Amino acid sequence: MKRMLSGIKPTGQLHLGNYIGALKHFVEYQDEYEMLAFIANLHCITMPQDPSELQKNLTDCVALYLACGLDPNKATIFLQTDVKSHAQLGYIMCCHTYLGELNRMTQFKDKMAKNETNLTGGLYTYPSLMAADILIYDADYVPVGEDQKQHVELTRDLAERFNHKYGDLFKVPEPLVSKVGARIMSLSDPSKKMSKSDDSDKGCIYLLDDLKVARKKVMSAVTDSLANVKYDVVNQPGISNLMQIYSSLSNDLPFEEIEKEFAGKGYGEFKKAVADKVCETLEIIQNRYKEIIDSNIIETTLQQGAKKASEIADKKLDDVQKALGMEII
Ligand code: AQP
Repeated sequence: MKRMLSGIKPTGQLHLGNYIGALKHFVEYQDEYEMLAFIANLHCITMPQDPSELQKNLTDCVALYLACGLDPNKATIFLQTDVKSHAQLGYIMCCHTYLGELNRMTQFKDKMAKNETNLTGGLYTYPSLMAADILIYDADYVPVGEDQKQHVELTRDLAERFNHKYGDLFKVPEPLVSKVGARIMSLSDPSKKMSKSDDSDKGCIYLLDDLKVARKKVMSAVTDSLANVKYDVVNQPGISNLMQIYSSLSNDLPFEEIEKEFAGKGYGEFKKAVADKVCETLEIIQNRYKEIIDSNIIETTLQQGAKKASEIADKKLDDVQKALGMEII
């Protein structure tokens, strides 16, 4: 069985972009692949976090993994810091990543361009740690949204660099970017990605949003004056974004079908249909979340996951350190 790895960093509440671009696919893939799904709490602290908020977000993230349909008997679900080898291999990766490569990473460049102050070394070297997260499990595939593709490409380069220098140590992973929903945009500004760290939460639908609030966000989504439900990212980015959401929540209904369904109808009617789909999805997730959050399933899931993941990761770290001559044998 091929192995797949993915993670989410709960720097805030998980949102519809995380669900459509990542979580939904983790759930689809868990029957077909050996799935490792982790909560990237080391990546979370690359930006300042309030400790009590972070702790709540981590717990919610595990609960949401389960509520969205990840099954701990199929997928290995764990906290990144519970598998100590991630950080150690991360350091080794960092020592093999060139500054030029880190300088080209768009996520860091975007934050630099916004003139954000107090950016840290952790944020700068985060792609090296992400490479370690993937390579330590010899993952075949990494399902990611569009924004993370560049990091998987760096991971591939690092794997090849190590293999060339030290012998066959790592599997070279493939990114899996879905055709629909790989980049869900903000509802209030469709030129920006829907993001946890968005300044305004009007454009971001959180998975735990009150249904009335979520509906209101969809109904107030920025569109255009063309009055035509058509997939045209350049001229109708807002409508195209809503179509992505509608398609993805309707078993990837083709855009032509959506255009036909809403031909001659107003944006109000289309937005209502999108809001219905969003609320239907959120309601199912939230009902499961309520059952999970007060049970001990979170703890048992993480314990079981950390044990299984550590067995694979610790062995790989040992192989790497031996190959680099770092151990006395
Ligand atoms: N808007 C999005 N559309 C589609 N996929 C998305 N993902 C994130 N946002 C969207 C995908 O979700 C997975 C987990 O991402 P993450 O939360 O670890 O990091 P991120 O991409 O940096 O997410 P945010 O919300 O933008 O976080 P902040 O604001 O903290 O930087 C990844 O597969 C990602 O592609």
